[in-house]
Amino acid sequence: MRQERPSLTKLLEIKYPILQGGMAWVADHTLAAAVSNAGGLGIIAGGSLTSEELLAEIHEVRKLTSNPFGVNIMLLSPFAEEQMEIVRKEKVPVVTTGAGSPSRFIDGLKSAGTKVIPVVASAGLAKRLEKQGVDAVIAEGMEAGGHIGKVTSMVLIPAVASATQIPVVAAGGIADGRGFVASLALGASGVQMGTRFICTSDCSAHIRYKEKILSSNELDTVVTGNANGHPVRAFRNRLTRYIEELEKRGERFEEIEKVAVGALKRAAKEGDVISGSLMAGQSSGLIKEVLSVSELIESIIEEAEEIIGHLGGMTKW
Ligand code: TUI
Repeated sequence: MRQERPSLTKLLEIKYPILQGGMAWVADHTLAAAVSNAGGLGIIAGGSLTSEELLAEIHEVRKLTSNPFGVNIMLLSPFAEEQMEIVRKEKVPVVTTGAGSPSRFIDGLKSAGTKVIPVVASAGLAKRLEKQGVDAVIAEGMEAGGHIGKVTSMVLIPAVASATQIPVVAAGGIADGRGFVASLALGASGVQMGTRFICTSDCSAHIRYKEKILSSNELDTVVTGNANGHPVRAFRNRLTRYIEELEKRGERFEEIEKVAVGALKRAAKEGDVISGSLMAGQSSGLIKEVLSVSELIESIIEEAEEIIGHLGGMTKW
């Protein structure tokens, strides 16, 4: 049975239930404003910023859009605590979190009127966070890029939907209208996409990063870090091969971490596709062109409406 949940678009005061992932070194105020202006929810990535830089990004996004926007706080960041204070003071409309449980921050954010939407990688965490008062959850499958969990979107999304009554945002592996409709079928109220938004003309990521996504297929990403409990999905290159070698030798997490530090910035900003960390999801294999953010969002909605119309006539088995 389908449960009735609060509407995601009403909750977030947006036109379309499409969120843009808070990708470190990629999701700046320009991309976030473009997504919010196109009717989705743009999100500034806190993960690559100091607290002062985050404050400046919040001020900049407000100059470019009067629509709601969000900030993603990476809970492993040394600045997570300070950044939570900033988003509270600034009354940022939505906060998403990643890479852990935001339990200790929920009450403070809610009392500032901020909507709290954590990324979860299990139904158990989703249920606990619902009890603690979060407004929605993002169920991110392991097809996603960057720091990931262990469960695929196909299983995680319905598992989280069954375990909760708040809106579920599907993420991981979604790049077009087909993934959007599939997510709704699995019980989600909307989607979050990361990799797809990198290949937009509004995204400041280096052109070689975008070209890598455009020329890749669904087999070109690999997951490193499984052994140390911090799995990360990125394009296979010299860096991931070196990390795999260190892992095979049983090198300590701290040693491997040293190799990875700075690698994401090198990829996103300098276009170092050889030894940079080109974090990207498996959906890279589905992305064939750079579009503007508004063209992308409109095309996903149009394709979704077409598919839903078509599916309506498919029940004559
Ligand atoms: O956070 C992400 N993706 C990211 S963060 C990032 S920055 C980075 N830089 C260098 C190395 C590593 C990361 C790049 N990509 N996605 C959200 C996400 N959260 N995916 C999975 C989770 C998650 C996992 C476990 C959320 C909660 C969780 O809970 C464990 C617990 O505490 O119960």
